[in-house]
Amino acid sequence: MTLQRSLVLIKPDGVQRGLSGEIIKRIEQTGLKIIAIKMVWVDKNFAKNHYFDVGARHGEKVLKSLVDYLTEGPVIAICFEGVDTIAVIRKIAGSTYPNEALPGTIRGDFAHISKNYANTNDRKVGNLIHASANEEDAQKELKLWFSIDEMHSYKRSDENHLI
Ligand code: IDP
Ligand code: MG
Repeated sequence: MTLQRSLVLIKPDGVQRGLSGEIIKRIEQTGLKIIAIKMVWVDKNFAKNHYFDVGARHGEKVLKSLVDYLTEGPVIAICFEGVDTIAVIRKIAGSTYPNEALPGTIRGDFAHISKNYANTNDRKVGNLIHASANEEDAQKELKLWFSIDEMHSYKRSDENHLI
């Protein structure tokens, strides 16, 4: 059985707004399993390593805003494991820009800022959660955030219904 892993970060706004439990609940209740979790306050260098391709995709101004955002306070880093984990979590997270994210998604239910407002008013796109975009990114990101001995293998009691 090939299971897939994804990195989730509850970004500083999610932690500071007390939404950590709500965000974890929405993902965990699908049956995806937490196999690693910790709170970390990263520095700018670490944030740049994590967002290694954002400068190329969105430009240096967005990268700076994002690095400032991620280092505003502690984040909660989680590794989830399950079937089609990356796509399932991206679906629950919703679109990048909260004004476009559908109701029922984390970003749609708990934020509303638009790309245009953020960029014309020098505000961050506070969208509460990072979720790995694809398998290659997930592997890179998990290596950056967790050591092997922080990842755990155990059975969920409802596993026979889920996978
Ligand atoms: P994702 O988080 O949905 O995967 P990415 O394109 O990987 O979206 O962008 C990473 C993060 O960069 C976003 O979650 C958001 O916080 C931030 N971001 C994206 N576009 C902009 C922008 O135009 N201005 C400021 N921040 C942005
Ligand atoms: Mg991304």
